[in-house]
Amino acid sequence: MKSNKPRNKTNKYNSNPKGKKAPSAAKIQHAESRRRRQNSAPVTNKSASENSQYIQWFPGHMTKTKRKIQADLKLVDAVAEVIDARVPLSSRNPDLPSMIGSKPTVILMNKCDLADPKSTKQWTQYFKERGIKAIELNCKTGSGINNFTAAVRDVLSDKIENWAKKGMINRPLRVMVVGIPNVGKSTFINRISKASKAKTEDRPGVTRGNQWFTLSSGGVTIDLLDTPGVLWPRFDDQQVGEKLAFTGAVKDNVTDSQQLALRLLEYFKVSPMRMFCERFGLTKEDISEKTSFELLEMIAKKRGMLISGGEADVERASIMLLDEFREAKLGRITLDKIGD
Ligand SMILES: Nc1nc2c(ncn2[C@@H]2O[C@H](COP(=O)(O)OP(=O)(O)OP(=O)(O)O)[C@@H](O)[C@H]2O)c(=O)[nH]1
Ligand SMILES: [Mg+2]
Repeated sequence: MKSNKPRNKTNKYNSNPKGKKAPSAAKIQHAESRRRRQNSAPVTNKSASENSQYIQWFPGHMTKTKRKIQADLKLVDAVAEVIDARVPLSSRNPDLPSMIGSKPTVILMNKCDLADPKSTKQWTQYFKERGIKAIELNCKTGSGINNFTAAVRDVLSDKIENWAKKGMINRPLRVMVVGIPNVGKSTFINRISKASKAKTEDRPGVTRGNQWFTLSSGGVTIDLLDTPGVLWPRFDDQQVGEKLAFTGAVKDNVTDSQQLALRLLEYFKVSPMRMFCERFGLTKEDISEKTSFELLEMIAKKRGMLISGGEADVERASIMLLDEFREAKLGRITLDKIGD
């Protein structure tokens, strides 16, 4: 089933505000079942480093996908590597260069609508300085999509010239679309081909096999090969794993949502964003003086998320916090900083 909708379009956790519609039974059930899937670690007031968890997600189908990508590489002229603008480095698979060799590559920095616009410009410049063709995209609206064909023609200019010499004019350009899970590969294909043929959903691991799509753009025919998202066997830097869990590239049920939310709060403690503070009625003093766990409790209480005895339902608040981060309701945040 196709679903392009962001998770929790309405705020199902905003249980208390006066006059607001109560969440439906189906939504509550969905939230409950998602909660049950989490590994239920005990709630404690741990220090920052104690909240970190070992994250790894490399199921068997990713090994198969890697092989399939390598096998199909001979069928394409170029590669479009889709990355997440909120994590432009962490969302680049370090195994990709060895998988695709010297195939001309264009980077599609997607989900720019969720990232900090200033950081996105800096990242575009970063890639440019390294001789890497990168374009900014928002596949929700289609912004930036018109630059794709020119970018592909640019990285293939030598090839196109050679084809022309051999009389091959208007030869279709074949491009393999690759990237980590849930970055919007299939959404990009649907958007550029003005069709909804590729299955998309707001969870990682939706596309399961390589599939071709053909489109015409500015008199150029492009064959796009959609591929399943691939991660790598081990995150050497666990912060990378965490960032990919925050953005939804790692399956939720392999992480502990409370620990993840506490780690996310640590980012906000370092850079307290105005939108985040306002959303939960937190002051700068709260952010600097409280522990992440205390902040999570405050957030839960502000949203009326309580368990019996009036205690904060931190587990529920954790899931809500992660969802709201993913929808940029806490601000447009880029987690990878140049120079980190
Ligand atoms: N906000 C925002 N959401 C996007 C954008 N592009 C895609 N999405 C959403 O991201 C989610 C994942 O999109 P998919 O196209 O299924 O991602 P994928 O990379 O094909 O994922 P896998 O097939 O699982 O590897 C969907 O909910 C999309 O609607 C974008 O530019 N901005
Ligand atoms: Mg897909």
